[in-house]
Amino acid sequence: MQPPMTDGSEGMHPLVYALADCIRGSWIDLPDLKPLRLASDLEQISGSLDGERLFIRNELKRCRGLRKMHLEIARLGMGLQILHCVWFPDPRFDLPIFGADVVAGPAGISAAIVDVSPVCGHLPAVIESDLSALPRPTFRQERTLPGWGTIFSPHVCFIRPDGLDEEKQFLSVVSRYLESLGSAVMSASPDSSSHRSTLDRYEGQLNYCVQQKRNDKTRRILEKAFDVTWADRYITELLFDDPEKPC
Ligand code: BLA
Repeated sequence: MQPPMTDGSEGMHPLVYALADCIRGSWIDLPDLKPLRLASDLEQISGSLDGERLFIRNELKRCRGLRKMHLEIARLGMGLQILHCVWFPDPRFDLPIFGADVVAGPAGISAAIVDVSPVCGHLPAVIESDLSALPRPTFRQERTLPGWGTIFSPHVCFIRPDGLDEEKQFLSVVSRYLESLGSAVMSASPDSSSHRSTLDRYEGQLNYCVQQKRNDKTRRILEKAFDVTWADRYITELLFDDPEKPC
């Protein structure tokens, strides 16, 4: 089916399109799935830079166990297309953070990263055993994590996909990570808000956000496309907002 012409999806890189589809297909069956309110000026953002059209589309959901699931697809000038996705857990649940980021430029995809990241030193046992059992594809161009990347698990996959076969393999890694997290969400039950583990997971999530905010590449692109104040608000209120403190 042809994608509609008005949502910015025309001309989207096929991996970005396929990943967005995979992510939407993964949250659909989660328990008590609900849309999460988003400031109306942040839902669809369009503008132009040096004659190029800028476009950001944000989708936000929540469910039992996850306080916020965010999928963003952006085109930000210089032919850049970005897929950004983070699923933030409700700290009362023993669940990790899912994150994925794909950056496509005119020469193809330069960065594709996916991880299920722990918030208290290690992944929940069931997820650890799922991910350890997965065959780990070898990619021809593995990329080195930046200094702030200590938040990621040993299962992080950070590559520059080399060809269509590797793009498909990356998509399959994302899909399996989401499958494992999805079944953990289905069976998780909450601790109380004042439980020591809840507080530890809250602190862990704060640290994840602090570290992600150190990614200058994200900030620089947003500052260039919009402005410094807007970029700062976007990063702190939407991309990596702090979880509410459990009481
Ligand atoms: C890298 N992120 C990048 C790059 C750009 C962006 C332009 C450089 C690409 C490259 O090195 O080839 C830009 N990413 C954005 C923008 C948004 C975005 C503008 O999400 C949002 C509007 N980043 C995340 C998440 C992860 C992540 C959730 O947002 C991981 C789960 C990782 N992005 C990430 C990493 C790099 C990156 C590790 C490489 C940073 C580096 O090499 O210094």
